Amino acid sequence: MDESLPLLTKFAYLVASVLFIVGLKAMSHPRTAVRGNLLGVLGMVVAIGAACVDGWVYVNRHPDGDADFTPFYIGLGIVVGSVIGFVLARKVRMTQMPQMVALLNGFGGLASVLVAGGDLLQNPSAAWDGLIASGLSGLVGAVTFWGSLLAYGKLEEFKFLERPLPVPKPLIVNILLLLACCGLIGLMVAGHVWAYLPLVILASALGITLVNPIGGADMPVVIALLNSYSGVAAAMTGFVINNNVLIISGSLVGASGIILSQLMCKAMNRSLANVMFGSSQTGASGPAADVVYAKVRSVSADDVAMMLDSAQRVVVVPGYGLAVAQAQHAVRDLARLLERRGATVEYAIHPVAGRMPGHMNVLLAEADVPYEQLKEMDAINPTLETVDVALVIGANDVVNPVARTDPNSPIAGMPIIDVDKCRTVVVIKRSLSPGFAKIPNPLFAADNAYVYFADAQAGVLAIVQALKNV
Ligand code: TAP
Repeated sequence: MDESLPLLTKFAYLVASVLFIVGLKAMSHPRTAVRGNLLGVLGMVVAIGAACVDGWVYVNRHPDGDADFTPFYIGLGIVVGSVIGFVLARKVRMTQMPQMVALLNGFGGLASVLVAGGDLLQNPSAAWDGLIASGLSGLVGAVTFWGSLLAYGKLEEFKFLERPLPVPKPLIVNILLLLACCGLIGLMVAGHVWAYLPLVILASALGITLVNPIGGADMPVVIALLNSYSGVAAAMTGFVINNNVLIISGSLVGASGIILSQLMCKAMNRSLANVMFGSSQTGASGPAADVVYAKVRSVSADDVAMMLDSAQRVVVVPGYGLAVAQAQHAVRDLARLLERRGATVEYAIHPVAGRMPGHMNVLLAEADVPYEQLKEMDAINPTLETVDVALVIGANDVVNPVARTDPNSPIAGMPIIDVDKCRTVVVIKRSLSPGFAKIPNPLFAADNAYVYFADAQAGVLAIVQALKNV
């Protein structure tokens, strides 16, 4: 776009950038997250409005050029995008959020590829720095698009993606593809803009080979990393079309995505390199489930109510199953009942419980559980020995002691909530099926553990009823 934007447009881009930054900051705490989200939406509205004015001014200043500003198509794009976004946001269940984020990342990457490609068609003889930015947009955008599509398919558990595609020596293939992409960007800078097309094709292959070997519990990290890539691609596209707000917002997404990836790696005791290049196999090691579960003791709602009746300190460990069953309101009711009977109730939150970062916080906030009762894993673990009853509701991997004991397990080294140290553990789940990592959990057969086989919501409601009758 034109260098000399009207002052109003420049100011609007500045306002949008500030709104993004303040919104992002607000999103870092559950209490302010909704406000942060709304500020981000407002920033986006301001940025789109400014971009429209920007386009209109540009075309008016270049009436003889071949640039075309068609408000109709922009309006159509906004309407179609808004409708799809609205429908998806209403339809997609919270447990499908990672898939949705994967798709959003992917489309962000695709948009970068298309915008940079479109700009190349309009300005084939752009300066060298513009050509590098276009090349990087194409490279990172295509990696993001195809990597995200593959991540989506894996999270949706498509049958044909159950096993990684057979790629011999994947690390070497990745390095060769990356070198070839860099070579093609070099060709573009030398004036051969046609190299953009093979660049996008090779980068697409790279996106697939990068994500191909990754699976199981490592997928959330990959999604956060792809989120970061989509930000980098957007920032590059900002340089291509000389749009500051795109550069700033892309950089914010790029930086926050990489920080989130690092935090999640820390929560799983893995390095980013290990997640990306050390292939993770689910359910690969350890004794068979029937051996592990030989001594499981099953209990009823009445039994659990009896245990809770005398408990002074109760800790709830929520997991993915609680989200599936939408049991958050029932759990809150149980907690209030226990509190009225004199017990203290806390919630032990594992950083990767559920299927997305902050999943459990969002669920419990929806049921008005006070934030003060939500305890992070590192804060609550040292105190678990004084807990009378731990209620593990729909959680599995995040309480699996195998992470501490079996170095070959897919969750080896992942810090867990040490509920096995509590006086009594009650696990509420429907069966002895494994969790996300597809490995048996010896906690369920521990001497201090009982399993209440039930759907999380129905089970907790039954316990509430039984407790009222005690
Ligand atoms: P999981 O290990 O996945 O275990 C969930 C358990 O919930 C299952 O064993 C299942 O057993 C039970 N369940 C399912 N539906 C239920 C229902 N309606 N009522 C009661 N129980 C139900 O969950 P987790 O402990 O939260 O661990 C999360 C895992 O997901 C980790 O391995 C993590 O790495 C991975 N992951 C995390 C994220 C993020 S960022 N949070 C994203 C993707 C993956 P039944 O079928 O027997 O009921």
